[in-house]
Amino acid sequence: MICAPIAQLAEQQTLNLQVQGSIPCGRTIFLNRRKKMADFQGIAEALIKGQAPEVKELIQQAVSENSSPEDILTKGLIAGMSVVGKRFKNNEIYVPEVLISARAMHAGMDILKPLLMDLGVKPKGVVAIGTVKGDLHDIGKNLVMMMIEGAGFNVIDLGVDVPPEKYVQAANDGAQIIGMSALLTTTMPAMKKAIEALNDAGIRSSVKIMVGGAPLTDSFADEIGADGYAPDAASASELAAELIASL
Ligand code: B12
Repeated sequence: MICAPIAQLAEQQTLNLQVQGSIPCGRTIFLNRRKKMADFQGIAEALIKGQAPEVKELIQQAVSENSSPEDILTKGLIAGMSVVGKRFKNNEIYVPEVLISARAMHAGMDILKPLLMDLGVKPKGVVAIGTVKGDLHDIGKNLVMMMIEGAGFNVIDLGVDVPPEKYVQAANDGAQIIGMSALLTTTMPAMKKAIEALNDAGIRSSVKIMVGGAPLTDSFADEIGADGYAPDAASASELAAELIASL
């Protein structure tokens, strides 16, 4: 006599079983209990497509299945965001798509942040970014922020039209990397002034400085004494990882 098909039993116990068959009554069987796998790839794919509600739902599901928030962050959100960064760098997608993916990432982070904090998971580093004094362009800066956040850093937005003192304050408050953005040739010199202010405050050597913005070049970054320049958001997150490793 057949008591229950194995597939049905597996479903009742939320097990992932490859086997098929039936259990004869009165027989004890030992099922290979395997925990239901969280859909990290699904989270990454939903993020790449910019589907914020799906990202939230899949993360909530993964959390309820006891996946570690760190795994959800690295194997889901960060994995997805790194694909977005690469596609943006290769001109396969453009600013609007990146912004939509970033929104999905933020939706996911809203769920994960408190859990990560409870676990005491440390971010890769603290990065404070602002557009320099006199400059109001922030689209590029925001993209850089999102990509760096997506790479696992704690990112502080200093806003636009940022005076040198504010960068100094951010460094005093614990930022390990200071990021500066400038889109106008007329505001590029403000980066040098901010670096001088960090020097004058005696904290230049305790932070790394990265700069970016359409009119900038590597040689300009060298000239003003920055530690690095990146031409786009994906390279900026790679640069942040390099700089933090060199601190
Ligand atoms: C959008 C825009 C505006 C918007 C800004 C809105 C906003 N919230 O940002 C508004 C209308 C406000 C504006 C105003 C002005 N603008 Co404007 N603007 C632009 C425009 C069209 C796009 C800039 C942009 O967002 N690009 C898209 C982003 C994704 O690229 P991105 O900023 O370069 O950022 C990427 C990289 O550079 C890098 N990056 C950026 N920041 C950082 C930081 C770090 C740390 C790192 C590592 C990397 C990094 O990564 C980013 C992502 O990949 C450009 C023209 C252009 N096509 O670039 C003109 C442009 C920048 N503007 C220009 C000018 C002249 C002005 C005004 C002076 C116009 C005026 N007469 O009023 C004002 C200045 C206002 C001010 N004080 O800042 C000129 C600058 C010329 C020059 N060489 O100096 C440009 C080039 C237009 C032109 N061809 O003349 N502008």
